[in-house]
Amino acid sequence: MTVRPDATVRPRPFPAGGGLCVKGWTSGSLLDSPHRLTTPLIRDGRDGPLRPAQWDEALSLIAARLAALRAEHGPDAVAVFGGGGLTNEKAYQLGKFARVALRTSRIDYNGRFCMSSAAAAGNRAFGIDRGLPFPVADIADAGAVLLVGCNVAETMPPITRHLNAQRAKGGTLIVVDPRRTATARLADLHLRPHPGTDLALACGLAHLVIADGHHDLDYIERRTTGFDALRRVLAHYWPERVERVTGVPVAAQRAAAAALAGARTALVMTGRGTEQHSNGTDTVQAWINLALALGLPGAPGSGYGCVTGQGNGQGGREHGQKADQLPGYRSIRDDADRAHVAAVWGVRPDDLPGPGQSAYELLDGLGTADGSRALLVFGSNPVVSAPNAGHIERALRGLDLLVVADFVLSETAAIADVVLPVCQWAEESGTITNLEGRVIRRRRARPAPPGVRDELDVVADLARRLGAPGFDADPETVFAELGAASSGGRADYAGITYDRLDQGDGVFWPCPSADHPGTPRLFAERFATLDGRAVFHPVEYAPVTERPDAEFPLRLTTGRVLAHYQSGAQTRRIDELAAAEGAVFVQLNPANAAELGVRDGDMVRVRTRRGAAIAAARVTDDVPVDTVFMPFHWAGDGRANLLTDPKLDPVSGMPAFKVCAARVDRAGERAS
Ligand SMILES: Nc1nc2c(c(=O)[nH]1)N[C@H]1C(S)=C(S)[C@@H](COP(=O)(O)OP(=O)(O)OC[C@H]3O[C@@H](n4cnc5c(=O)[nH]c(N)nc54)[C@H](O)[C@@H]3O)O[C@H]1N2
Ligand SMILES: Nc1nc2c(c(=O)[nH]1)N[C@H]1C(S)=C(S)[C@@H](COP(=O)(O)OP(=O)(O)OC[C@H]3O[C@@H](n4cnc5c(=O)[nH]c(N)nc54)[C@H](O)[C@@H]3O)O[C@H]1N2
Ligand SMILES: [Mo]
Repeated sequence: MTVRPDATVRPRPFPAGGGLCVKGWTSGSLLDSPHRLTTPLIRDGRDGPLRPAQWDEALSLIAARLAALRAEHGPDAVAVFGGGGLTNEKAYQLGKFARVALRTSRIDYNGRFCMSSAAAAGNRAFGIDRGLPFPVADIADAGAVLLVGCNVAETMPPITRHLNAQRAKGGTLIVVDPRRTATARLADLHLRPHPGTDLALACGLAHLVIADGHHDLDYIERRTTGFDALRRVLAHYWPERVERVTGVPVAAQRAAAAALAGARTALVMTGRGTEQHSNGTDTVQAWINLALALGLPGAPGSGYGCVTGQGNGQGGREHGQKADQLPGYRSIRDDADRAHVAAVWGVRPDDLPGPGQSAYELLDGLGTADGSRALLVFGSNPVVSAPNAGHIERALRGLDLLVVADFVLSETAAIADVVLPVCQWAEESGTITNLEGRVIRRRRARPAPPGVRDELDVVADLARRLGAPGFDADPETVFAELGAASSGGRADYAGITYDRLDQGDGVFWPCPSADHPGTPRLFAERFATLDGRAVFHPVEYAPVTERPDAEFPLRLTTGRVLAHYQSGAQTRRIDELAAAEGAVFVQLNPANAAELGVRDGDMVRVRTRRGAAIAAARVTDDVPVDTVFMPFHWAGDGRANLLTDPKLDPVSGMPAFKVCAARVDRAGERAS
């Protein structure tokens, strides 16, 4: 089906030089899909089937059960799990709903699994977390681009256009990825570290830059603190040692360092490959240290950036879905921040709960003595996407009440007690904030099918039923309230209105007042730290990941393919995408395949300390010897997350999705 815009909506070119990938072209087909949920569903008793119900019955039941659980066990008995795909308005309202209507501290969201290590490192080094502190078009002007653990050719195809422009101008592209990906094939130089060893590689490159005298001493003196301590630590990262740890040859390290040092402008950008580790924050910091030593952040065409993930990966993390944050990146621990937001919400500061638990901790605790007994999920499918998913699925099944709002019956919705059918993107209005920090309006293009309700309206209704009035369902009103709550915060939206957004190509935050032009480029003069200087944080490599041993001799890493999105709840239901990539596979190097007697297409069992999954072997030297790769888009016994390690980064709460020890065995007959 094609989406026909209503007459009031004027089509316009997408800002940021955008375009659509295959998932974008086909996304309209889910709007009228037979998979679409169009009525609330209720499960009677623990094991009964889900049956259709009226909205009033569903919402009354939820409100009554939540009130009873809260009365018996206290407000933290109820938890909320949000999503980085929600509009800014919905993300903001969900944070307020948790703190004001439920009064629970237990809210977190899938973005904790996504960019949280880059966010934590950005805050530590620069005093602020904005994916790209510069417009994405800067990529074309970078003499060198270092892309780390980020397969944009499959995960953000529109960016390859900027990379092609960069290359056409004579720029160098360096890709750091254990696998030979579609992105690595575009590169001039491809470094292939063992999964989980990036920190050592980043330190090694910085070591070489400094040893050769290519660091920018003037910049370091004027704009940073902490260089001397860093330099002492980096002394230990000589190239031969780094080669032993990472597997990246000395010559390749030297070539990369020389390309970065020799370029007039250079960008260092990270993706999930380097961030999703139990030392992800320190790893990102190590890449930031390299960028700072080269004097990059703040100059046009230069800097450090995190390539944001989800539909609203940037805005979704700014306005209060995170366990420790209030809107506008305010801190829930800070008295002045609490007082400001409490005033906007019309509550007393003391009534706001404190910080809650990070996503995995929250899910892991469900149903335990201190854990929550009810969970409301808005925009995530943790049965497939959470690490150690077999354990998490059991925890979800054991809850007193699981409520899922979705537009399809995801694997998580399928085990819920109540399912609420909500609008899809084309049926709702709101704003999103892209990877550059540019706030963009998304306009409603068609009415929702009968039976489906707008999520803002659903949450406002639920709040009312819980005795908390003051929740609006009109996106423009909610956005204005978000602006007031964020006013004076780091992600300040106070000067942004729908009218302004309608007049141009979006507005970059911070934008504190109506007459402020917005901030496309951060850090030109100062960083967002108290003294205005960026902070070198000395970080050390330690083999914190599960190491291969006799029982689990391989390294398993996980990630994405072009045709599928995330937990696959949406894309597995689109025929064209299901046909493009129909089932889960595991990439296996020919040397390992030969050892195991596995041929291309054989079904294999992948096992780790958490569990086992079944997948078809894809024998290819795109993965190095002893490293295997599985995408995480499939459900059932093909779930990569039955295998993954939930060990958390101590700063960000990010799980170690990107490396654990594994073994592979033949599982039976050859697949057709
Ligand atoms: N097609 C598609 N596009 C998407 C998504 C999707 O599901 N499908 N999801 C969106 C979202 S939410 C996100 S977060 C982004 C993610 O976008 P990316 O970060 O590009 O995606 P991933 O495939 O998770 O990881 C990138 C690469 O990291 C590599 N890697 C694994 N371990 C390591 C390591 O230790 N070091 C290094 N340097 N690299 C390593 C993997 O081989 C992989 O190629 O994509 C967004 N776009
Ligand atoms: N092994 C492994 N696991 C990973 C990762 C990895 O690289 N490896 N990556 C992690 C990352 S980066 C991410 S972002 C997560 C993503 O994983 P999930 O959080 O599961 O993300 P989605 O699959 O996008 O799930 C979104 C669900 O919400 C629904 N939905 C979409 N939009 C809306 C909306 O507006 N409202 C509501 N109520 N529902 C909506 C969709 O239909 C879908 O069922 O997975 C993480 N898990
Ligand atoms: Mo993500």
